[in-house]
Amino acid sequence: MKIRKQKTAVITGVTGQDGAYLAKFLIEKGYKVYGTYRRLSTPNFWRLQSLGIQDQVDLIPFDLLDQSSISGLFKKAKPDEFYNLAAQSFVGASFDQPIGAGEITGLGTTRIIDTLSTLSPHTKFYQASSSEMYGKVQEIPQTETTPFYPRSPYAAAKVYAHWITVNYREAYDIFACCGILFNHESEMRGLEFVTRKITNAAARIKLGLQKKLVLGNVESKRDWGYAVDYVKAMWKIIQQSKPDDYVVATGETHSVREFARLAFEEVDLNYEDYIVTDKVFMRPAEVDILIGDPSKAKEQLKWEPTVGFKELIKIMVQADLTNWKKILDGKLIPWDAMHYYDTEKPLSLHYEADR
Ligand code: NAP
Ligand code: F7E
Repeated sequence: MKIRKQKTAVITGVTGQDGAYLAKFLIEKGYKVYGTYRRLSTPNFWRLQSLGIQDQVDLIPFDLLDQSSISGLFKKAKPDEFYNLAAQSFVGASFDQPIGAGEITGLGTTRIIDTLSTLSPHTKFYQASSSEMYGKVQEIPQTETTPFYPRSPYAAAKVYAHWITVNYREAYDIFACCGILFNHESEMRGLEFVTRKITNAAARIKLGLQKKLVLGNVESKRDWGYAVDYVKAMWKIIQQSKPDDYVVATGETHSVREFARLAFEEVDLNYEDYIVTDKVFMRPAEVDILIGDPSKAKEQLKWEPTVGFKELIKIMVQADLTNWKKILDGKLIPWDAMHYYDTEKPLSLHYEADR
C-alpha cells in the first residue's frame, strides 16, 4: 500500500485576514500548517479563534526583520510550500513609516527567499504581490504584463519583493510564484481598511452607537473580491506544473462612494446623511482606479470569484451588525469585542498637512 506523506505548509502572517483563511483552507485539505506570529503586548489570534483553528495551526514566533527567526522557521517546519503573506499591509501607514515598509515588505521577502534558496531549495514559494504595484495605471484593465507604477512606499516595496521573487526563480531555478491580488475583503478584514471601516460604521450607526463616518477620497475605484475566494487562488498558483505569476481579480471596479451607498442601504440608511470627508484620511499620492483582468487565472488555474460586489457588502455588513448586537447583549466577551473600536475617531493622524 502506498502511504501518501502529509504535505507541510508555512504561512507567514497567519494572524492576518488572508493567513487565517488560507490556514483553514489548507487544514481542510489535510496539510500540516505552521503559521508565524509576532510577539505583541496584546495577543492577536482572534481570526484563528473565530475560524476555530487556533489549536490546529503550529504557531511559530517570527519577525520579517529578524534573520535568525527566518532560518529557524525553515529548520523547524521543513515546508513543502511556503506562503509569504506577512507584510505591513496598510498603504496609508506606509507613508508615515516608509523605511519600515521597505524593510518589512520589501527586504523581508529577500530574507525569506534567499534563506529558502540555500536551506530548502525544493520548497515551493508564494509571494503576496499586490495590485497596488500598478498604482498610476498604465493600462486598463491591468494584466500580468501591465507595467508597474507604484504610488506609495508600500507599493514600491511590493514591486521590489515581486521582482526579487521573479529573479530568484530565474537565477536559481526556485519554484517561486507571485499572485498579483487585487483588493479582497471579508468580515475579518482589518478595521482601518475602507471597506470594513464602512461596514462597521453602517452597523454601529444603525444601532445608535455612532453618528458619523469620516472618510478620505470617496471617488477612488477598486476591484473588490472576497478573501475566501482569493486564498484558493494562492493554493492553485502553487499547484501548477511550472512557477508563474497571475492576476487574481473580479474584473469589475467600483468607487468607495458606491461601496458606502450599498453598505448603508443594507441597513436601510442613506449614506449621504452620515458620511463626512476629511483630508486627514487622504493620501499624499492616490491610486485612482484599479481593475484587473483575471483571464490567465481563469484559463490556467480554473479559478473564478464566487462572491460578487453586492454579496460581499451584504456579508460584511450583516457580520458587523450581528457582532455589535452580540456585544450589546453581553454575548460577546470583551476579548472577542476587542477588535471593534469607534471609527468616528481616527486611530492615528496619517497624512497630516505637515508633509
Ligand atoms: P493583514 O491582515 O494586514 O495581515 C498581515 C500579516 O503580516 C499579519 O499577520 C501581521 O502580523 C504580519 N506582519 C506584519 N509585519 C510583520 C513583521 N515585521 N514580521 C512578521 N509578520 C508581520 O493583511 P492581509 O490582508 O491578510 O494580506 C496578506 C498579504 O497580502 C499581505 O502581504 C498584503 O500586503 C498582501 N495583499 C493583500 C491584499 C488585500 O486586499 N487584502 C491584496 C494584495 C496583496 P500582526 O497580526 O502581528 O500585525
Ligand atoms: O483603501 C480610499 C483610499 O486602505 C482603498 C491593502 O490590502 O488593497 C489594500 O490597499 C481606497 C483608497 O485599501 C478612506 O484612499 C477613502 O483609495 O481600503 P484601503 P488599499 O489602499 O486599496 C491592496 C490591493 C493591498 O495590497 C493593500 O495591502 O479607499 N479611502 N477614505 C480610504 N481608505 C482608508 N483606509 N480609510 C479611509 O477613511
